[in-house]
Amino acid sequence: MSALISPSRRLRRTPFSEGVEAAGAKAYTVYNRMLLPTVFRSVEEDYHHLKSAVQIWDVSVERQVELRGPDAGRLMQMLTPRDLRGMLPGQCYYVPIVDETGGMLNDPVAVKLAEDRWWISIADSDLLLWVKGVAWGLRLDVLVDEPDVSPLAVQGPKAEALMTRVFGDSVTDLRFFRFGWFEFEGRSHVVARSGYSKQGGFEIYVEGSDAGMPMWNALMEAGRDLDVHAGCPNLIERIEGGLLSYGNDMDKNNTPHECGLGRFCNTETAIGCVGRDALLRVSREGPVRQIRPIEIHGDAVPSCDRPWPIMDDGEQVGQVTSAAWSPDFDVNVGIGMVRMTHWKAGTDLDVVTPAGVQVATVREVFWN
Ligand code: THG
Repeated sequence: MSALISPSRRLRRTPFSEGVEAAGAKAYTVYNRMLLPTVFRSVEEDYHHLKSAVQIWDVSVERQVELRGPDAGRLMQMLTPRDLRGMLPGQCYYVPIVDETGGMLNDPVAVKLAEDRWWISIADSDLLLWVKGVAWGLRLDVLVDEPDVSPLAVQGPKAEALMTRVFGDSVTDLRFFRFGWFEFEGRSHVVARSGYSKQGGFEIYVEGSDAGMPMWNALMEAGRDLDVHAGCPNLIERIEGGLLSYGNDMDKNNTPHECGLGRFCNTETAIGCVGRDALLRVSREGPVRQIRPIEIHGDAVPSCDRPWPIMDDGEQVGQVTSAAWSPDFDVNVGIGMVRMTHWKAGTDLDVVTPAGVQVATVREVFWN
């Protein structure tokens, strides 16, 4: 499948779409009913450029679910098994969100703006509906909605150099997963040291759609001599780095522990969290399958648009959910869910790709 996308009102444009189009986006995916570019020059060229220069990414699809009011903190803790008691305003936390069975509903970044004001920067599922349902069902004193806030990511080794030109030297003081407010053309925006790559960088939570193109243009102009280019989350780089993609690598049938997100769960102390009883059980016993880095030998694999069975001796023991050829590691990098009987590093398995069966090896760690 590679055809055109028909534009319509249901498929939302973003405050930066004009810039993305002018920069020559070649392909898009749909994420939270919004356009997300996936390719500018080619996935491989974008990859090399991301690892050597700096890119501006329209990640408006990371929609914000805002919680505002006296019960905002209580509601936030109900949504996640990660203990939020030590979290301070100015911090961001990667948080698994689970349903009553402990199944993953989303894996967003929580942004604590104030004790009574949070943003949940969501991955690709309709989290707003779940959060509104929980808040209404319990008659919580909190407003839940989607504000006019659109993240713009600045990613790559030269991100710091570019950001200081637009926001001043104090952006370099930001530590990983911390944010501050920074002025641009008379308005203040949240800027965090974060982003969906392992190359370092920032995310600007641009407030007000009208500020979108001015911000985009200012970054592009300020970075001309840094070889700044429009970019987007890169499939190869994010697999190498082990960054998970909700809907691809996991969904509501997986617990956070199966996703390797057990380190972001404190189920014992996350009192009041939905799914706590279910998760207490699995956190004690441990998962029976888990996400693993999978190195797939042989020719470059096609794109993984459906799970590829992982076989051993004619028996299915898992599935590959993301894969791509890595130019830097000269091998196919992959993410898969593997049964515990076969998840030990060094285990050789067969992956059934549309191009045929390819031998693969379970790795200890991702490619970073
Ligand atoms: N930034 C923001 N919102 C987002 C994403 C983002 N929403 C959608 C999607 N990405 C959510 N998923 C992730 C997945 C991984 C990370 C962030 C969001 C991530 N992980 C780091 C890692 O695994 O190395 C660090 C996690 C940590 O140590 O706390 O950054 O990218 N705003």
